[in-house]
Amino acid sequence: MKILMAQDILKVNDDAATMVRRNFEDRNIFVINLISSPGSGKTTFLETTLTRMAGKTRMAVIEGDLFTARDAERIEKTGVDVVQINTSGACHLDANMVQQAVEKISLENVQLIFIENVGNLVCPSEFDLGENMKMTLLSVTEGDDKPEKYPFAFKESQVAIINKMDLIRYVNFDLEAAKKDIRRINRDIKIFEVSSTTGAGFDDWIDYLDSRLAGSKGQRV
Ligand SMILES: Nc1nc2c(ncn2[C@@H]2O[C@H](COP(=O)(O)OP(=O)(O)OP(=O)(O)O)[C@@H](O)[C@H]2O)c(=O)[nH]1
Ligand SMILES: [Mg+2]
Repeated sequence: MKILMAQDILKVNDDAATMVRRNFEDRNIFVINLISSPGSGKTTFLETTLTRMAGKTRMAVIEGDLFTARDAERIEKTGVDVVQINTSGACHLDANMVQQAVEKISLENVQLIFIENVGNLVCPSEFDLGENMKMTLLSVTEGDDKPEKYPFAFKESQVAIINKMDLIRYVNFDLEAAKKDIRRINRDIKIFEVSSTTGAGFDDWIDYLDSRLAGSKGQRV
């Protein structure tokens, strides 16, 4: 009998992620791994971001979902190349899945790839996908206690997005307390407050994204 421990699975993933990262670096592509609970607004956030970035950056999206292609169908409407990965029930993407997805899109002139991970605030944070940065999105409708209860994704992320700010007046969400908790988990994290449906707060996020893209040009991470 052979027993495979969680550490072995993560090591196999890390090796695959190293290869994926090398491929992205060789092509100078900046890659963002977007993590959040189900329904907090990842796809809507991407739709607004892609629309705002259209015309200045060539982009592609890898969508992770348990079963459907619904999110990929939504992204396709923005005109951006998209590949859907169905994990058949697995709660996160891994680097091998990303490698297979990448083989299905033309990377010619692509500068930026977004990976929408499976909706889950726990499992995805452990798996390196060869990305340049992880980003965690939290919506105000989920409750301000979520960073403390689910700290891993925030710990691993360079950016936290607080989404659905248009709804904050209707829900019991202490914005300052949530931000304080996020910074306690990760003091270097950048936090943006947005509404992905109204577009409020996107100017700062897009400026930041532009600056990260400019900084990554010609760089080997
Ligand atoms: N009011 C409001 N609704 C939002 C906002 N962002 C997303 N939504 C709504 O929240 C619901 C879920 O949004 P999605 O973008 O599908 O969420 P998701 O995180 O991609 O969901 P999964 O892929 O299933 O994990 C939809 O009904 C969106 O219209 C926002 O900023 N404000
Ligand atoms: Mg989605």
